Amino acid sequence: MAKEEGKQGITVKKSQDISEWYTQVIQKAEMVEYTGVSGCMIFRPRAYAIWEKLMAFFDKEIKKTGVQNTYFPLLIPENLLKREAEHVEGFAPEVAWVTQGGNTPLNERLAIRPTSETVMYEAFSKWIKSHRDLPLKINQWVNVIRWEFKHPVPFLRGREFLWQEGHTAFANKQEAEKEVLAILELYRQVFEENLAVPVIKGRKSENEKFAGADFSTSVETLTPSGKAVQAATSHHLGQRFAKSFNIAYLDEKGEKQHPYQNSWGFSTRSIGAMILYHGDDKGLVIPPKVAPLHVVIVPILFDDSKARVIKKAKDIADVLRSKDISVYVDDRDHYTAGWKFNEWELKGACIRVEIGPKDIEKKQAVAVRRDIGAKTFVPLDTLPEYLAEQLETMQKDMFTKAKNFLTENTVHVSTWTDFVKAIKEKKLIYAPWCCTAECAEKIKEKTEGAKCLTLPFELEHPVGDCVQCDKKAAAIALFAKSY
Ligand code: 87F
Repeated sequence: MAKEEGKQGITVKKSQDISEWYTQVIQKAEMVEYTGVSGCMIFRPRAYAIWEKLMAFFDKEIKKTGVQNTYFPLLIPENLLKREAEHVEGFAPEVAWVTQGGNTPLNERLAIRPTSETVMYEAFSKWIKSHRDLPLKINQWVNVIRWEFKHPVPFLRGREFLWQEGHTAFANKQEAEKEVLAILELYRQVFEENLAVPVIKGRKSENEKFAGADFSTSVETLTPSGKAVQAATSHHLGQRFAKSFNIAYLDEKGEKQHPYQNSWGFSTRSIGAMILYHGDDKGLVIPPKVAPLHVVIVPILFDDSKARVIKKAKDIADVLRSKDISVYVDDRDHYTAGWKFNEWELKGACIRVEIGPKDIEKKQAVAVRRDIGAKTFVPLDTLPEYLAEQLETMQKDMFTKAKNFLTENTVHVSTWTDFVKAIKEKKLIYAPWCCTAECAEKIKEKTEGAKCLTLPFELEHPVGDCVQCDKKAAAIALFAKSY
């Protein structure tokens, strides 16, 4: 009969120990499996399905703007990786290398791609010859490796992850800058409209920007663990890479010019932020737009009516599928209905539909939304419309709840005392800041790790002095500890 109930569920409350809760939820809900290599994990089908939904959304949007997908090699020769020295300098400790083929040492070490600027821009220098070759808009959906030394956290901080990296080149600087923000807006949509995770858009401070960029923009969020995550970044690279990789073209007048470039990316880290935001003591809660399963139908089985009830459940499922609602009829008879309820709550099916012989007599079913848990009796003839509508409402409600969490955990401070207090309380902090590297270092030291996440666009105009030192504030900055 049913498996032991105790082993099935999560044994710790999210509010008690969120990191233990997270570790249990991702394994018990079959999102990930660990491997022998620390920081490299298996994305099981339930997790990969979410990534597929995000890919489908973003891929469609970027293709509307003329971006094409490509594939560049995984291995990058050392001399190429180091061509634009400044951009790899800070990252060098995180590069993983291939040094042997079989037993033969290689003449030149090969980096396993940590990002693909170098290998792509070498090719761009062959492809961009005339102003007619611009704009060039390339993207790839690939894995990358960064040899992190901090403790890995599945999805949020790993050595291997999946991402998209977009790389574009324009004749016109304004056009390039416009794209940086257009892509940032798509990232907001990935997070807010698909994952129901609220984000804050901004521009990175000088010492937090990508070293290869003229300026970097990002979307950031604070997760319920009290740690912030950089959700995605979009950079304007100016002409720096074009100059070091000899990317040049002849303009209409026949004069040699360097294009303006951008690069932008978001990764499977997004899944981690979504899990942390929405999950509860029973397990995963997944917003319908990215959920691997919208509706699970659990037929209530008795020997004498079993066949009839399963048949009815399958008929309902067919109608739902025709309306683009993903559905699974859980007619496994070696589990009790109660066990199945727990399992689907753990795995985050959006809505559970229960139907038994008595319900069929009354021409109704029971529907239970995963995020609010309330039971509703629904007439069978309006069930498909009801479920479709509930999935939409659920998506909106989940975002509203997440946004309220973010608002409630955001503070505006102007004194150092309030800043320290807010960091202890794991808040997201807006504070006037001088934006200097020395001050960033001081803040990190004094708070054991807090940093400026971004300079939010909505609040670019500071007043008064820096929250930490006695210099004039240059911006209102967003601070928190982060992953
Ligand atoms: C690690 C090792 C070597 C980040 C690294 O943000 C190089 C790098 O260049 C590196 N870690 N970066 C910055 C990546 C910049 C940029 N690349 C394209 C993005 C978005 C996608």
